[in-house]
Amino acid sequence: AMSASDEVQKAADAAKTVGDGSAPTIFDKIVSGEIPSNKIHDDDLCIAFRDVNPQAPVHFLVIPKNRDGLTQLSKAREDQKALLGHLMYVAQELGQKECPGGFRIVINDGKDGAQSVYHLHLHVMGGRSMQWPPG
Ligand code: D5M
Repeated sequence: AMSASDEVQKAADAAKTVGDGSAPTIFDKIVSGEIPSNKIHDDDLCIAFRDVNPQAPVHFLVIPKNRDGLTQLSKAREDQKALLGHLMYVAQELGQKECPGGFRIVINDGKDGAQSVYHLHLHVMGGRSMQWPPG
């Protein structure tokens, strides 16, 4: 398994190579089916699938199917507010179903946010008592 510092290093490397965000991300390939995933939700606007490097007994990601400039949350446009709301709504629906005792939603943004994949994604984690503060 990857250590926490590996994850942070990977995030720093990813921030250097993000470019203009036009190159397909690994998550675009998951949306298209080119790369397999353990999918738990699929609708017109988004999918959810299990994280390959889970940080909790339940850990899945909710992503927009069409990245459309949303390499990261801080690139969001005004006309994407409804999409952002949809992603959060789906995240809590699945979160409640999988983690009746509660869950946590995280969005890592940019280098200091330890973002490693530049395709917006909501982490939903639960199935244990989460700690605060996060690292
Ligand atoms: O988190 C990016 C997350 O994406 C990290 O928790 C691993 C996960 N990941 C990376 N590749 C895959 C594939 N192929 N399937 C499922 N999950 C994946 P960040 O917030 O950018 O640091």
